[in-house]
Amino acid sequence: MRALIFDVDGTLADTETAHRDAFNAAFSEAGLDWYWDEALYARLLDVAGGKERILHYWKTVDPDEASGRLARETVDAVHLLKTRHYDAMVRGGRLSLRPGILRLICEAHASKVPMAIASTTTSSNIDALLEAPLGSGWRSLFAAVCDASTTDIKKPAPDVYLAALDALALPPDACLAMEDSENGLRAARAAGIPTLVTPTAYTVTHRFDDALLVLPYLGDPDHPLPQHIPDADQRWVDLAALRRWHSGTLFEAA
Ligand code: XBP
Ligand code: MG
Repeated sequence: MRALIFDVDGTLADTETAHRDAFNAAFSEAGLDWYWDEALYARLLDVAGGKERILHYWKTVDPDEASGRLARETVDAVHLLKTRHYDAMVRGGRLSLRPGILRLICEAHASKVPMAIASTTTSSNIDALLEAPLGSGWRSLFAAVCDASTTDIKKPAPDVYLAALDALALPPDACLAMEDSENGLRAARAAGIPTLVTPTAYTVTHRFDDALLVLPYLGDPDHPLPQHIPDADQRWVDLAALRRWHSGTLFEAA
């Protein structure tokens, strides 16, 4: 295992409630009578990318207007409002990273294991999330930050992961991806990357059939997993555990 590739939303932090609140605040500010409750948003998360998600929903409620001449610029304008609301909700450390993420990023950096980000979210959202916990120079921790500005083709397509592999100059089987959703897992697997999944409440019902492993979260010594991690007597995931699982020892006959 020579590099780690992190998804952002749901993986680095449980962000989708903030995203949902930001979408609803943008709809209200734009004078739209749309409201995405949790159940609807959980379904809409099948559409990666906020702009794509807005257009998809608009087509379900008003197909004619959604295919009109001004639809594209309307979606862009509403999404810009949403991004501003999300930034205000998240920047400054208002949203904590998931247990173990900061510890693993620091461990990988100290061990000179290259890292990349592969997300379908808007670039400024990643800065809003990471600037406080990782510092203003957070981008220097990553060999590449691949996001919605990197490719228009969103997950479950592999494009954003292929861009990360290209930047790392590594073959997929030399890397390990971390994801939270079925679309994300499908994208990483389509790129050939072994993938650890840590679902959130929005994605816990998804299918993760060809994940390397599914865990509730990575865990920390002061926020341990509810059970020991496979083939170890500790209750949090560290580089050594990831290396064992990546090398395939996890499923070797005991
Ligand atoms: C999750 C997404 C994003 C966010 C909303 O991205 O699909 O669209 O839900 O952010 P990830 P935007 O690949 O990190 O899980 O509105 O900026 O798209
Ligand atoms: Mg995600």
